[in-house]
Amino acid sequence: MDFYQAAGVEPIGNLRRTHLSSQITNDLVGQTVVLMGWVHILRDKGRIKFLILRDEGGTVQITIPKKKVSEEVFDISGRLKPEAVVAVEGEVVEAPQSKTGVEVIPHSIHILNTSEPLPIDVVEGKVSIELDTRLNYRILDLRKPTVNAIFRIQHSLVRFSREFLESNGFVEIHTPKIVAEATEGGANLFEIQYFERKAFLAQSPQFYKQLMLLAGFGRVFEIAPVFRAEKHNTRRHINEYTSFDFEMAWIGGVEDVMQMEEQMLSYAFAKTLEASERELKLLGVDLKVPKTPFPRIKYAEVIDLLNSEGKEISIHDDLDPESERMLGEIFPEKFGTDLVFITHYPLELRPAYTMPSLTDEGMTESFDLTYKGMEITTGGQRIHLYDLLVERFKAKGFNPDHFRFYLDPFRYGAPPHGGLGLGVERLTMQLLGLENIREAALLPRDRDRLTP
Ligand code: AMO
Repeated sequence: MDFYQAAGVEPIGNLRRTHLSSQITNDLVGQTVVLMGWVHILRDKGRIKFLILRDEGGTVQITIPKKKVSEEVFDISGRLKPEAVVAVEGEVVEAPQSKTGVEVIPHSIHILNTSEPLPIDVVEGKVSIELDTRLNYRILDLRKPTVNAIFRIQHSLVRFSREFLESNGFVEIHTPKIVAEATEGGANLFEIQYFERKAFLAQSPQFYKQLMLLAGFGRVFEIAPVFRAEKHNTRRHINEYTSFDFEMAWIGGVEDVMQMEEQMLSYAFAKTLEASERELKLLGVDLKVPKTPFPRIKYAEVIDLLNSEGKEISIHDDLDPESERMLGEIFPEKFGTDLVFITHYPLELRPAYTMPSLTDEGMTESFDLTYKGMEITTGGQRIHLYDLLVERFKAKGFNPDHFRFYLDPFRYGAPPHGGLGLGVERLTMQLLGLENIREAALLPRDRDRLTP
């Protein structure tokens, strides 16, 4: 049985795509090209039909005038449905009235697959659809050029951050996501059944990235999913996110880590500006490359600033969403930039592995990076001294015996080190000004969502 025929479609056969829609420019006038993509928009004006074909590069206009094409082509074009998958072979001609100045007149149109009527629109701006509905049909939602663009920009950010680290001697590592203990405290830990035992999904590669410095790698990074059992649905929390972590040995202090991050981000922003120019334009984002150094401000000063603006907050409190929103306004005014390091957090607000401060009593050699008011990174210098590390674990109420796999290697010569964890979705969200972190996650996982 010919199942292609049964489905009313054709196989690609020997046909190969020659160009992306974005490559159809004036230089190609008079040439024959083969395009493949989806039927984005159809306009039937009777004796002339227009097909906007969408592919990875964007869209291109295919014009089908009855007078200029074969009867077969005109007939097929009349049978096309939105989101059908097609191959079009045709000639590039000048078209002063079209946006790009060119269009394609088809010699042949091949239907490679059909589409049923769509549950949500994939053409921009027709009707606004609730985020929840969009996420239910995420695969179709992602076809929208503006939605697709978010992840192309995210790709650039990650790609160039990685490129920066690689050229600075960092080694990419892959650590287990099924783990025996919490790294960041037990509050948002997912427990799983691991054969006869209980295990957990990793909240962070924290212990393992540190241990790899003890193993002699010098500088490491990992870009991988981590899991947080956040009980509440908020606009900036998801239950699985992509953590961009790096860790570096032989640091003199936390300042070395912050410098590495600010250089990495300004490199990644500059390169993304070039590589994702089309997508940034499509989203109307005017990306500014941040100047280094980013401003630094101590947590105690931030608390004073907030209190002077009428917020009642103590140095022993975490910043709540309202505080972050306020800082989103205060920082650009005060510093003229929206990427600001907050440093020297109190011991009680930081995990057990964080190096206490020698200069600021009761504080730590740690930092957060805030972007437009929101925390996008946490980092710090780590404790490399075994006795102090054990003491801090005890002070946090942990039994060191449960953490032997992590603590024991510190008895055999651990280099001074520090590092950070950057939330890829948060970075993307803030850079693009998205309202909800789910917009920056391909297939978000939250309290209510486990599919698609
Ligand atoms: P922390 O727990 O602060 O630090 O997480 C680091 C960064 O991860 C992002 N993030 C999240 N993004 C989306 N949804 C969530 N539920 C969520 N939780 C955190 C934020 C945050 O700044 N081990 C340390 C890092 C380190 O010191 O190296 C850690 O995990 O952008």
